[in-house]
Amino acid sequence: MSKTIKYRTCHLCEAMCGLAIEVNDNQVIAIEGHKEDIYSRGHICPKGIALKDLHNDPNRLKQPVKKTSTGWQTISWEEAFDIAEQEFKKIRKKYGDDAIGTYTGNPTVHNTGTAITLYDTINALNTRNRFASHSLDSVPVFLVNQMMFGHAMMAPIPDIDNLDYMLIIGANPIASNGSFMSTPNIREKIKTIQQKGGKVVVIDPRKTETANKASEHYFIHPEKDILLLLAIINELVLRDAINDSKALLLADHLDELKTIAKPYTKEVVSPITGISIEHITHIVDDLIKYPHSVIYGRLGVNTQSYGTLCQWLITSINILLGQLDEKGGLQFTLPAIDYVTLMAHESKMFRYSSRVKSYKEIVGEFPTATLADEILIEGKNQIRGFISIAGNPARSAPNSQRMEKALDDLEFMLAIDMYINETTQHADLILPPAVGLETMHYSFVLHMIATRNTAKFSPAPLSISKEQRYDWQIMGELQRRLFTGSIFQRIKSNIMSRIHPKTKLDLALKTGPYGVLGGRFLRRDGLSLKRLEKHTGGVELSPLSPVLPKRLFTKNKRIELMPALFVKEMEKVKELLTPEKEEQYPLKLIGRRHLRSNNSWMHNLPVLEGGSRTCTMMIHPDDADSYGIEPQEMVEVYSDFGAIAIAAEVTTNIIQGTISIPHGWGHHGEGVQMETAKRNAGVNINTLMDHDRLDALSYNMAFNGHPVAIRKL
Ligand SMILES: Nc1nc2c(c(=O)[nH]1)N[C@H]1C(S)=C(S)[C@@H](COP(=O)(O)OP(=O)(O)OC[C@H]3O[C@@H](n4cnc5c(=O)[nH]c(N)nc54)[C@H](O)[C@@H]3O)O[C@H]1N2
Ligand SMILES: Nc1nc2c(c(=O)[nH]1)N[C@H]1C(S)=C(S)[C@@H](COP(=O)(O)OP(=O)(O)OC[C@H]3O[C@@H](n4cnc5c(=O)[nH]c(N)nc54)[C@H](O)[C@@H]3O)O[C@H]1N2
Ligand code: SF4
Ligand SMILES: [Mo]
Repeated sequence: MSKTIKYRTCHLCEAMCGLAIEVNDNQVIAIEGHKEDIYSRGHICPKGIALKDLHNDPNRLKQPVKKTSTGWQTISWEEAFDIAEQEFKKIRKKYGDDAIGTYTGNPTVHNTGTAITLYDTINALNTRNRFASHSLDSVPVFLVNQMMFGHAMMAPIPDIDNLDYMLIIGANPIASNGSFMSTPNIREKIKTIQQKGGKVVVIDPRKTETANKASEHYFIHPEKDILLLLAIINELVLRDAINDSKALLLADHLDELKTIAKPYTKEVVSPITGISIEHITHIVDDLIKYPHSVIYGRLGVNTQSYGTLCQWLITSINILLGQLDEKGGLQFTLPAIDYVTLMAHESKMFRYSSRVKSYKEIVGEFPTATLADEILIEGKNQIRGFISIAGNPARSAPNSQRMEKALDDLEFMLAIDMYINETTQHADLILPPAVGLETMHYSFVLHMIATRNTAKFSPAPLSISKEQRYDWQIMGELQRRLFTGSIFQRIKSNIMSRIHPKTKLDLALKTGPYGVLGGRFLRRDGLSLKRLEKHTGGVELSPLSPVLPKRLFTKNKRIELMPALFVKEMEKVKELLTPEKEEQYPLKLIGRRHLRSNNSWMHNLPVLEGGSRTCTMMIHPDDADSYGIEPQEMVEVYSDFGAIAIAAEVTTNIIQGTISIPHGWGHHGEGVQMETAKRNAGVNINTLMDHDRLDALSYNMAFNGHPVAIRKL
């Protein structure tokens, strides 16, 4: 084989950057940004370059391993599938279908073959005990979309290329590259907004990488955003600044929303949020003044006790400002594979409850925070067999000690993962997929939440060896062996599991809104996989454009501004107005993401080591003084659930009373076989987390603002 350049979209985060990969003899020589990519125009971040290290990682498994009394033993795929079949069937026979639990992690969204196959495989198991990383992240957004627009996946996206004022509450897109806003090179986009005379303003307890580039930053105390949002509504009402836009005319119960916000004046909320009355006034002035002003909030407001309420009010304010479904405001996408329409019948919630804590399912999943309960607490339908697919709940879920104890308590655990890490070390069997540049890519999930309607397909730049299998092949085999249901369903499931994801993609593209067999384009220039493959940098489809009321999925084709469920929960918000007395755990803990890191799993790649990626505890100098803590000194951070020892980073970049520690660290475990990660193991913040600390509406984990205490070591 000779040296060639291959093009592939990077799948690591939501930005969908185009990569140009120099390949020689199935080896990566170099990775650069693809200059002709219509989306990223050559932009790339260090993680994209690290795909080379991922490919070459000596710790990456390529063949199945089973746990034996003398350690991990490599076995054939056939033997591995036989073991899995036998063990799971045994468990099912003994305890029933629900005794098999599943957890699907974040990369299942990013790996195309996995994303296409995943739900067929899980459905084949016929278990209600399904868990996913969504409940550590996004379920408040799903719930709000469902309640307001009638569909969990109908997510309005900031029209970042056309807006002129962006209020970012609880997101750090310069480090994360954005979320529910798939777009490359946010740093450049922020600069462009500013150069055009617009503003980007950040509300965050920490002065983040994004805050540093923003026009203004205001510190806020964790979990007090809901008050700020209510005060903004109140101000808009007082100033008669509610915009009679098309979206507002489609919305019900505006008067009730105005009334509910009434007690929360800027004077009342200012001392509690930590943002002065003048600053709140100034923010509202700008929201009204700029013609295309948008509020955007992600993990900071999602993974907290008021996650759903915050997302509800953020969406509502965007509607009040006249920005929903408008150019330069918040828009809905119409991607080439219209997942929203395809999945309309799946967008359901609250149909049944979890066994131990009676948490209701959301889009077919229970909250990951209760996964350990379902394994550890005895009773009918207790989870006894478990499949973890592309997830690391031992680091990503709260109360890690209990999570790991639960994984050890299982009768049989299977992991589909390429690493022996904090989670998979507890498995009896690991089935490792081909990953990274060995896989093809079309992100039908991210195109759905992108800031432009585009489409990109990339074949796999690298081939795999005879011993390797793709995720979709592994899942397909499990699906066939473990299917339970009627004979008709079995035949259908069997056939489906054998169809190559590429064929499924092609069909979805052809029958989608821009496809050769459907939609509004002339058939002869419609989309197909073959056509897409010719355009290595992707194709532009259509600008984001108004879709309401056509794409509303509510029964009455209207937007609900006051879902009853949310209104009830507002009672709890009143409690925020009385001062807190938290003497035992006086500090609030928040998280942090680094550009050179990706949740818990990219710490084994040497090229990403170092830089600003530090697993330290950020603390304000006044707080450090009060404990007598010097910069870099080791401190213990503790809660009722655990304790960690970590170096203090004393900085004015964090609000007083709050500390920040990144998640996804703590790779020191004896069983972990990731040499580079172990060398710089860091500590695991989720050791400290109370697994019952949830957003009461969506049951999303409330990581942010968790009460903790510290002591000098
Ligand atoms: N304290 C705290 N905790 C958090 C968060 C936080 O902000 N603070 N963030 C939360 C969020 S937003 C998320 S999304 C979750 C993430 O939670 P998880 O998804 O549980 O964890 P990841 O760290 O993403 O681990 C991904 C796993 O998938 C494997 N993997 C990677 N690529 C592939 C692939 O292509 N195929 C397969 N089969 N496996 C693959 C990796 O080796 C790794 O084991 O963490 C959550 N946890
Ligand atoms: N480099 C990198 N990129 C990633 C990831 C990664 O781990 N590394 N993870 C990916 C994943 S899975 C996700 S979900 C996205 C997340 O994308 P983002 O949501 O942009 O990521 P975070 O950095 O967690 O941003 C949350 C911000 O909220 C702030 N915050 C914490 N508590 C509060 C609060 O109570 N109120 C307010 N207003 N702010 C608060 C934090 O200080 C932080 O700056 O990033 C994705 N991209
Ligand atoms: S920003 Fe995201 S998509 Fe772009 S190169 Fe980095 S990890 Fe990949
Ligand atoms: Mo996430």
